[in-house]
Amino acid sequence: MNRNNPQHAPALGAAVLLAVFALGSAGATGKAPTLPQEAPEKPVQRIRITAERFSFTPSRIKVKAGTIVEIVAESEDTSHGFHLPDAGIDTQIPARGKGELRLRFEATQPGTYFFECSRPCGAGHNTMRGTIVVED
Ligand SMILES: [Cu+2]
Repeated sequence: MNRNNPQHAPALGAAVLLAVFALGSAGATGKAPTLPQEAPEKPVQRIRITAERFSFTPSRIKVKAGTIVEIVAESEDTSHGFHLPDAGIDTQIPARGKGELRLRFEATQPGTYFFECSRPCGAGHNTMRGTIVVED
């Protein structure tokens, strides 16, 4: 179903889409699965997230459909996971002082998507989650 689109995969790390990754969304060509040059022109929304036992701040993130979402996440303590299943993302936010996580995905499909910490980080780990709301 999904394919990787090298144009969306800069050196930042994971780059996937919430729904259909390869073919752009509305406005792209009608059928041919070409990789349009338009990708870099899509607006980028940068979202900063702080992870700390046992929450993400903000934990509810709103983005616009049709944009590239760039997540920049830092931890205030230990390393945490960043798992966004609908985008096929499962990666780590480094421990405090060890840098930050940066990743991009394209938000194509309006909806509410949950993300969670995927790295056992303590007693409240299972409650460490948040949502990304993709608005039309
Ligand atoms: Cu955790």
